Amino acid sequence: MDARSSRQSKRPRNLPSADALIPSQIEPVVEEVLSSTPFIDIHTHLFPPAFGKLGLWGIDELLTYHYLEAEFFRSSDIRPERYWKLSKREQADAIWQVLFVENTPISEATRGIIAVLKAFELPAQSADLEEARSFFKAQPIESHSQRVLQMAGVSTVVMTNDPLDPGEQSVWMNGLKPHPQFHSALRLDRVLCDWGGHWQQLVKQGYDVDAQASGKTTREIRKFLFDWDERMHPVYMAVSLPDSFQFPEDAIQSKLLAEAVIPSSRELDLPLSLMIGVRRQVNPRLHLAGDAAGRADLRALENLCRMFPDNRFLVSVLSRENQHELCVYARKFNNLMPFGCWWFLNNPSIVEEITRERIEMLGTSFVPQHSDARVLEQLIYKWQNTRTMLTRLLANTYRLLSNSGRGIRRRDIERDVARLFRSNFEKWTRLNATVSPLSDLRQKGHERKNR
Ligand code: RAT
Ligand code: ZN
Repeated sequence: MDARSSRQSKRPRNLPSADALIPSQIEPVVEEVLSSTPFIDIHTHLFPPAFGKLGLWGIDELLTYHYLEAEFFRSSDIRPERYWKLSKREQADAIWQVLFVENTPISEATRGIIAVLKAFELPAQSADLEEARSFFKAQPIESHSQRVLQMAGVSTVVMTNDPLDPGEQSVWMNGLKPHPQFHSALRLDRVLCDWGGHWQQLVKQGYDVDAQASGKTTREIRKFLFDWDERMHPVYMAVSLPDSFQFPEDAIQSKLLAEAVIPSSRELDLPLSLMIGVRRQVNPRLHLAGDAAGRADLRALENLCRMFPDNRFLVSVLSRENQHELCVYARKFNNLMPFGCWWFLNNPSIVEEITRERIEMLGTSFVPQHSDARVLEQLIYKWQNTRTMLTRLLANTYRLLSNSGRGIRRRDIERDVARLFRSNFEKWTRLNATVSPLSDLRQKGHERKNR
């Protein structure tokens, strides 16, 4: 066969397959698949109803979200000290008045409130919050939380559970029935970032530890982690770390990581989530709204991934400047899973930039987003925004691929979306064994859409 006829005989194989989408179908199909695939929200601060008052929901909690408080202090003359003395209801009224009545709610966090009000068909322009308040007051929390998850297109959320948090401790110690949709994450900030302030709490829980983390301390912390693993059944261990984080270094944090947390997470087969780059309390007057972001030295992460190849690290970095390096490291270490556009990055312009870069450098081997929701109904607008952004971004990616010569089929899109928003995480965690098959969940997603 000469070169020409061999080229000719290959040509049909290069034609798009019969079920390939035509260019104008790509975006609507991407939108449909994103909307009918139930996502796993891998990091939130939400709680199921059994946690009582720890679970935040409703209009007053939505308005006093710390993202909005930070914006409020920019547009109001109220001093923080006076604001903190107000009741929750008065704080919410003040924020509504300043950010929604006297100003147009165009920021990401304020727009989110409008989207939630619209989702429940509540007025978005009224002078006060009475109608919204009476709506939320009338909702029984069990069915309301089911409904919100359904509206947000989320099948599963991961909580943030600190075993040294006094409010949470009693709930866990009293024996808690696991919730099928709320999974726990064992958060270790108090242990790893402020050992000096918290080691005595471990002593109170019966562990033989000391202030210098000497003697039996690391062995006892491993015991503490195993005990809490049994109590919580977490899907991962987690810590948020400052921009100054270094590893290894001659410090208690490094010792606890290397000798207690990392070996335990390996033995328990749990990933360790590292959220790097927070600068806590640069303005303490603003309380939770007083934290900032800083660029970190990701060589610490490089060292962790290389020194502990049998550990899995879920990683989010808070500084925009660190995003590119994070992708590069993920290409070097397959025990590193980048996830989410965290906190100050969760704005459409930055999410788009970061997610496009991740797709270009990592294909579908990352987790694009988590909500970080603190108030239940935030799930609605945060996931709505993610789906809107991803529709554009993925459709464009598939158009590029299609122009390069590979037809795109609906089942390719379904596989990719499932990998990004479910199976990358499921495969790394115990969720693998506990969730229903995707086909069942997708069917429920279709039902949600068509309702
Ligand atoms: O996004 C937030 O609400 C932050 O306050 C933090 O909670 C951060 O996400 C964290 O988990 O430390
Ligand atoms: Zn968080």
